[in-house]
Amino acid sequence: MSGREAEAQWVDEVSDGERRFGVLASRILFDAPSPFQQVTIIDSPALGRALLLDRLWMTAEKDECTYHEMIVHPALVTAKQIKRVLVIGGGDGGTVREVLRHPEVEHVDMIEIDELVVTASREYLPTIGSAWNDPRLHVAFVDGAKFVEDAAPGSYDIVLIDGSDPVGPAVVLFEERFFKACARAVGPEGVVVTQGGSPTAQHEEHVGLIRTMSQVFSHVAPYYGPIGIYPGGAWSWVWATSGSARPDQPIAERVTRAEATSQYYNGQIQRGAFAVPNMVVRALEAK
Ligand code: SPD
Repeated sequence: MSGREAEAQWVDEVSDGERRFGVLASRILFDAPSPFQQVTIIDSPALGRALLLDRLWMTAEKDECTYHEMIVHPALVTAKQIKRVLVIGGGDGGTVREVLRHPEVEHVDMIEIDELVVTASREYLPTIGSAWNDPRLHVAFVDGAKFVEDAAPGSYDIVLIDGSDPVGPAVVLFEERFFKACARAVGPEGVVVTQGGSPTAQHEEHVGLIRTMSQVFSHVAPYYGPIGIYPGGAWSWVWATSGSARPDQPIAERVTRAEATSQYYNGQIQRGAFAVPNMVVRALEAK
């Protein structure tokens, strides 16, 4: 892609060399390399403004609510305490926006490795990142995996991992060593949620992630929702704890409050989203 005022053109994620997931873009608003990846923001009739990193879809104005509500609320309605939250990645600002809707949250650290993602998103995607000025939010541009390793044990109630796909700088965010560090950072009653890939288009990575997290946490629960712009359309997150919280025991008052502003999430979604497809159940049962 080149030229900020380019004429309408198809912009595709070519995720595995064999499939394309694309939209017709009316304009390329931003397209520049950072030290980590190519950062691109387009405008399009179908998605509105949308962010790609290394030509992989990250978020889009008309499609972002499901992803951001689902990576946040299942953890925040189930953990015993939600005062201190760590978000790894999430440079478009959508995840912290949803976290900050919960009034019990007192402090959010957002650790994004790539400052250009935040700079470009703040300029071109203000409707997604609408909470940048919340005084509870603290943003730092450092390596998220290293930050978690160095975090004091039990210093957070929740860790949310809003990384990219398991390629490039995000690969470490799928490794056992990283989840062990997350488990230390949240302490015994904390909850960790990560984006878990497509159960269909990225089946092996998805199953591998659940297996890896199950080595670290005593209770691991994948959950699912539709994200039209991601490969396969069916997407997942993985909820994990070694404490007593459970996805089917949400705190009703928090669910009701999240429902008041959400476009996708509600109490029935909280119940239904944790139903695991048979193809995943069977793969996890197989040795
Ligand atoms: N296939 C894309 C997975 C991306 C997950 N993170 C998206 C960032 C949205 N805040």
